[in-house]
Amino acid sequence: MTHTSEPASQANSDSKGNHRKSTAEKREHSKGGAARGKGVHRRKFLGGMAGAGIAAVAAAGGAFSLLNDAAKNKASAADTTLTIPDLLEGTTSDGTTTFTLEAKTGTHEVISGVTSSTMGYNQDFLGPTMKWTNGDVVLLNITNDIGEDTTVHFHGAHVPAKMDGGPQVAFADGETWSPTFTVKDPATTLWYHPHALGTTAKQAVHGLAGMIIVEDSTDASAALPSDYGVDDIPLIFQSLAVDTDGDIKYDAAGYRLSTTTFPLLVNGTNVDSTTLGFTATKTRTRFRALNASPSDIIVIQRSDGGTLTQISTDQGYLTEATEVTTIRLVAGARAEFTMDLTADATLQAVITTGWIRGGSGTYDFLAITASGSDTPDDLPSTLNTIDRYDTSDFTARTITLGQNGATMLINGSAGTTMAAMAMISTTVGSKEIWTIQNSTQLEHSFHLHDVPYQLISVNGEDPTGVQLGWYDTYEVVGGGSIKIAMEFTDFSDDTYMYMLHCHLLQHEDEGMMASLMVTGDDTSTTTTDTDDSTATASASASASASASATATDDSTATATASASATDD
Ligand SMILES: [Cu+2]
Repeated sequence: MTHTSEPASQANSDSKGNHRKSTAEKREHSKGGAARGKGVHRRKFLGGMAGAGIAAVAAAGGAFSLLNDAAKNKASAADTTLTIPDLLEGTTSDGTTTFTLEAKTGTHEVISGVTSSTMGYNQDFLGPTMKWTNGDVVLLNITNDIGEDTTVHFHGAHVPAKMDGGPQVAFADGETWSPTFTVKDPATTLWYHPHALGTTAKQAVHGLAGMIIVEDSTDASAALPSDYGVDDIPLIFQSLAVDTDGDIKYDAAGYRLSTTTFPLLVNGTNVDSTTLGFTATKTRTRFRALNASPSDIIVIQRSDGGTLTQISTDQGYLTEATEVTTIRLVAGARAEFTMDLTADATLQAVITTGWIRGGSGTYDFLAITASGSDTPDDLPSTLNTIDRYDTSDFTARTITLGQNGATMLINGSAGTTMAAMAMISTTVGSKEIWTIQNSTQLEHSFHLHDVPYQLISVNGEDPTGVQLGWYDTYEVVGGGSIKIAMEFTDFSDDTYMYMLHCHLLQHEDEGMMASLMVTGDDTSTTTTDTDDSTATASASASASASASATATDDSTATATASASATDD
């Protein structure tokens, strides 16, 4: 039994007594992977909190407090307000909206009272939320100040391969990368994070991750809550690994250390010992949940066993709002849901270890106070039209997820270098059905870049309910398989590749990644985009070709053939 019956109001005030668990006890649970059912472990660092009351006071801030110094302090408070990541304002000129990001290093309290060395975009830890609008042209100027190569991948975005932020477009410390493209995605929740070879887990767990909200002009979007930070609320979950000195771990040796514990953070705040508070000033509130953990699985549910109204999967609206009691997110996945809050409610996250060790247990992470007095209209009966693929004439492939010891494989190859990884070649316009076969007994999370996919079967069963939505990241259990179908639209390139990989970031870094080359048909072999943004992209890329030569290493030799990084 995973529900606790603690009501929201009590969760808020009862911060001192119950559920106190020592670090050692927690570690024991993690080892056994069985802390679920033991109730809520929320009181892990009471000692640290007592000493840190100091910091808590200053940080009382409102919903729009920054995710930097204030959040650092707030993490130490017994009960504190949910931090809303800053909204990054773009500047629009000549039809292009420009966003400026700097990947930088900093410090943050991942466990209460202990300072960790971290990374963030424009701040110490995590990054601001970007809003993109379908049909707009965006330009991102992203500067690398983390002291090593990085990339920025727009997870879930349908963009040209050379704008996708894959390993080929790694750029060096001190360089600025300036991708530009037309936003072709429908209203959905995407995110951005690093994707360089071998360093994705390390950089992401240190804090390089942020949310992207795509808006569109559909009736469904108009009918849904969209006031960021008021009734449209991001929830970025990170089940991390950290030792008692605050050193954030990402590899097997670090995860196995006896001093490593597995805290859960929501929007950058540790919720091991803290239930965050949120006051809903509107009756209907929309939540956008992102599992930004490297490997652990997160299930979101109400503490009272009631339902959530799921409206979106990874890649946009479901055909209709769907009542669910749980939302399961593997590493990298997103979902949106609404709640009509006529009474206080508490949200829980149930964490299951995804890798060799990891988090586990049930956390009361958000106590929602219902204070709205409005009466929202019924949700639209239809949110989206999803034409299910008839796959009878689709091209079939099998993608095998394998392992050789600690080396992870796709179709027998370890994708630790561009040269070594398996490459899937297709052409723009192709319609394909892939069987993702998990030949290991490990948990995997299958992510495809470029285009969304439909689930055709899951472990031999027909998809139902929310499985009928659009996905870019889906669970493949040990020994299991999924069949997915997709159509490669719009973009082709004969130099830059998309990626397909396990989104357990350690598996990705250990080789469970292949490339996807989408080339043109006979008449087109270069990147095709249908509007003026292509010209901008090509121009800025070639203008900086010489600058990019130092931004890549041997494993990304093809990237230097044309420009990916700029240092203007
Ligand atoms: Cu995996």
